[in-house]
Amino acid sequence: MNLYGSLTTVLPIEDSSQVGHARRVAQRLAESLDFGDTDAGRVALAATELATNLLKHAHHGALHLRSIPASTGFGIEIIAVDRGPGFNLSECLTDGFSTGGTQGTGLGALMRQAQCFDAYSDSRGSAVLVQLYPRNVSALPLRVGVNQHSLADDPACGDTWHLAIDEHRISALVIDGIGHGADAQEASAAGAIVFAAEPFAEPETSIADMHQAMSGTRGGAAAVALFDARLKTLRFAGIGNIGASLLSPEKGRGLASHPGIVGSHFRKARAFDYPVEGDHLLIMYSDGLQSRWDLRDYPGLVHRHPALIAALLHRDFCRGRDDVTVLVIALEASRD
Ligand SMILES: [Mn+2]
Repeated sequence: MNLYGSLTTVLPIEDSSQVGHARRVAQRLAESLDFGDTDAGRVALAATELATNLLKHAHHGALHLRSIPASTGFGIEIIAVDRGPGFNLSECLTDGFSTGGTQGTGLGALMRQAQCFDAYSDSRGSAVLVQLYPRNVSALPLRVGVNQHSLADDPACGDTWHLAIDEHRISALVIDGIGHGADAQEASAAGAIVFAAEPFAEPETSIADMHQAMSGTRGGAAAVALFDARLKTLRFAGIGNIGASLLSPEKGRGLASHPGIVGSHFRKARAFDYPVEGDHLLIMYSDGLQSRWDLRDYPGLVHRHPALIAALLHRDFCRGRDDVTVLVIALEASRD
């Protein structure tokens, strides 16, 4: 199964007039993805409730809205991200608690409406996640989070990501085409097409094939991570500035890339093997994200949904000068 997704749409929520706009954008996205009226209504209600909750607790923030790949077709993910003082989640989930909006359904109702609900809150702010699917569509057997934004909301994004899963393997790609805009997008797309054709090839081979496909374009940085739950290993190969970390609840390690530009020049894309015993997180990111983050600064976050991790790293470490992609994948030992 090959997975890819859309750019994240950022809907600023700074006053109550933007709640209705967010609701309409979310509902239109649902309708375009073949959610029926009832399910599109659930999406609209979720957007309203998240935005209202955000205004109440943080005064301003943003909704991150995107389509997410599902068993068939797509679901919708909405993450409310803020830098407010944080809130007591269990209090907000109590039945009857209203966020004060006219809907008055509260986060508790939202949690029951959504197929997936998770939240993280600390003194730096909060992120609340919901994922909704049309009836008869279910979530993937994989916990993954992506936060991707182009510079200045350019419709062209020079970063791209791709995921493939089978019974016991996950293969992940991130490419950052040099610079940003349409030419960068052309470079990264040329690589992603080749990767998607044979996603479980050896990472070194994938990089070599992408190198050929990307020559004649601007080129870019690329990294491939191939997880095998039976072998309990992650094989990683990267060229250029794609950051990658393999984290367990106890410790983390960086995954090394080699210098060079895929599509132009590099010496060798030698792959490295990393043992993966027990549950781990794989985090891959383009250089639109600073690399000085440490997940241990967010107590408990390592256990939350990967989409929350991606959103919070973006909130706190986006450079704001480039396209940015954060891909977070739960590597589950029980996957086999
Ligand atoms: Mn970049």
